[in-house]
Amino acid sequence: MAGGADATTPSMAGMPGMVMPSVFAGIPAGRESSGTAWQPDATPMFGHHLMLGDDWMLMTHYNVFAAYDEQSGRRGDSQLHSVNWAMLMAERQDAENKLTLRGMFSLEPWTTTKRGYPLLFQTGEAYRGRPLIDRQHPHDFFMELSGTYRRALAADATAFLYVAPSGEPALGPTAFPHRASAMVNPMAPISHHWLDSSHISFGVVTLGGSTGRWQIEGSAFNGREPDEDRWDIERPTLDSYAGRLSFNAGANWSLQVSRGYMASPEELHPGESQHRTTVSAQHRRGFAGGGQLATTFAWGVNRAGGNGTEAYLIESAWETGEKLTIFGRGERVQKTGEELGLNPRAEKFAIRQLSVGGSYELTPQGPVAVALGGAVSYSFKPGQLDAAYGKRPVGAWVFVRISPGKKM
Ligand SMILES: [Cu+2]
Repeated sequence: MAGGADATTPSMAGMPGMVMPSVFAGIPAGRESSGTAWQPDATPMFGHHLMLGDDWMLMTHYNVFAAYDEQSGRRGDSQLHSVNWAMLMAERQDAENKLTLRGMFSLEPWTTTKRGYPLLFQTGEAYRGRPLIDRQHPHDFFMELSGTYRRALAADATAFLYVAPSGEPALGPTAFPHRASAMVNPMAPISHHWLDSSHISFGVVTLGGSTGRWQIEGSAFNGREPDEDRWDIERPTLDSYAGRLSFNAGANWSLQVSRGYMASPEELHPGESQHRTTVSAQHRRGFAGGGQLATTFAWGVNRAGGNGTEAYLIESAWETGEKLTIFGRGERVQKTGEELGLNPRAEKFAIRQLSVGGSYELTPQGPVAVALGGAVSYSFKPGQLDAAYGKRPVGAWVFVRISPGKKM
């Protein structure tokens, strides 16, 4: 880690021998997560760092799964694939100004195919003019291209501007690929399109301000979900808006409430617009031996044309120490017959999905962490869906995960 006690070294609070987090006008570096979202201050961020000249700190971060995934029943499928992303970040700051440039990339259009990977009850986005059902769509190659300028107004107050041809508006909790409670889990939440699916929006401008533990922000953004050409940067429009209030209570809690309007989010239903409201709490608890327990609680509702559907999520990742990680997630999501490709189309089906898994790190001392893991998911749904999904829909995963090592 070049730069030593440089003000931009990452947060590794509570780890003996590690550099304490830098703070810019009341904002600890560990608080900043995907887009302009906040996470608990004490969240450690493991990555590789390098100083470029005296002013620029470069950081890379990545999360790569290679997995075999099998989902039961006639709507299920199996696939060998890779869920992945890598981030490059460049940052410079002085006492009053901080500039952050971020590029995040995913090869999923290639490694999970443009049809995405099998995941029972997952819905959202489209492929070849048909909705993706029981599959998680691939993330776009340009997951994020953004610049954030933050200016200190007082000792603990800032104003900021975030501009992104591809990025995340002020809506929802930290996006699941980037939050500590989900990063060790290869499965996407089936509540993704109720909470954080706007994390790849082609065109985002966010203005906001922070004071102490509070942040308020507003975005204008492109409400249309990415199309099936996953390699391009789509034409930005700012036809939608969102606002979010975040509050970091102590070092271990991050709370947010947000609301957004998305103009014509779905390419297959261009006449429909949507309102989304989300509330979430992210918690992190560190343990003496270096382990941590990260948990997210979230609730979201989508409303379109007077009709609403809701989602609840709770998920945890427990890194027990150097090697063993255990994770789990429980969700309850209302999906319509239309979303699931079933009749009656207007009916709301309550789907519950529970998943548990674990991984074991093979290289605990290395600069790159390689872990072997497995997971299972169980879905519970109304009996009416037996014909489509079978009585007990299950999914099973085995995977290898590659991420930055915790010892650097
Ligand atoms: Cu996503």
